[in-house]
Amino acid sequence: MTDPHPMLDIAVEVRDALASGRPVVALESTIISHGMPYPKNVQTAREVEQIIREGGAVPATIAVLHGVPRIGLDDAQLDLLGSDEHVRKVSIRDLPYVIARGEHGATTVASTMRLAALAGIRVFVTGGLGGVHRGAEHSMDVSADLTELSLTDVAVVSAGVKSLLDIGRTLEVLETLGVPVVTVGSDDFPSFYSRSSGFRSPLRLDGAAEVARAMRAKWGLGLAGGMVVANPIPVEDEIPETEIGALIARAVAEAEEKGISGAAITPYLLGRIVELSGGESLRANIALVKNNARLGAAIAREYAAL
Ligand code: PSU
Ligand code: MN
Repeated sequence: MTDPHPMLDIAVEVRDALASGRPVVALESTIISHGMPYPKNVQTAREVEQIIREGGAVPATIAVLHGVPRIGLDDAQLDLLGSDEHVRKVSIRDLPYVIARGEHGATTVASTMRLAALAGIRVFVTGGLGGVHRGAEHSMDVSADLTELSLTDVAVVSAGVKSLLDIGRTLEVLETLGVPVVTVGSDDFPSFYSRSSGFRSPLRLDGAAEVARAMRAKWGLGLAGGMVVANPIPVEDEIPETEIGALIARAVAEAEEKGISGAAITPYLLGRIVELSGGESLRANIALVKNNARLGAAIAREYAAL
């Protein structure tokens, strides 16, 4: 591999694995700081790292600490991200700001993808992607995650797109941007808490080896950009759309009444859905991230073996 970027601080274990071509899986940190409550967030982050190790890959959680982009965090750093209120949500546009100010930043899918790619990591595990918000035809609120997926060569394993977003329009934008959207082992595109979304998956692959071959084919052809690898939540952890849909609709309506918009809206909705569901949504969220970690480790292993 090429030399790592001089502005990155890469943990020794991650650096060694990358230098010798062993599998590495990137993890984002917005899910820790702004996606789940403390201390479940930190506990989940540690367990997810452990699952990736058991799957034969090295975990690399990514965040900006004291203005330095870090690839691979220790226990104390995970705890800080999960508990410190001053950790900013950092998407692509915010990276220069937190670095210049020496602040802490929790990276979204978009900024985690970019930092992972700069470090030489090709597989990234998260919970849910950002996308086109409901009502975006007026607000123009479309996550930078989608733009980034069109630019940066990283495969992103998620449980699909939450129905707090406009799933149909999200899939349309991904098609326009030339981003492959594959669901592993299912014809239905999943919607985070639920195994289906009412939308057919644009593409389906069966198993980690097929995903790894698709990654190699894409980048081998010089087709720049990422790949959405959707992994449906396990049946036993699923919350049917008929149950969660009404809670999501209520949270979206409340956000609108309160005038919450922009970067604050996704964290607000996630927190409110946990409250409205009496913690059920958090339980499902944790289960699906762990499920994604298992698949991500397997994909990283298969890709490293090609
Ligand atoms: N969707 C989820 N959980 C999350 C996020 C999205 O189900 O934690 C986070 C991710 O970090 C994602 C970000 O990249 O929200 C998108 O925020 P925005 O829409 O502001 O780009
Ligand atoms: Mn937005």
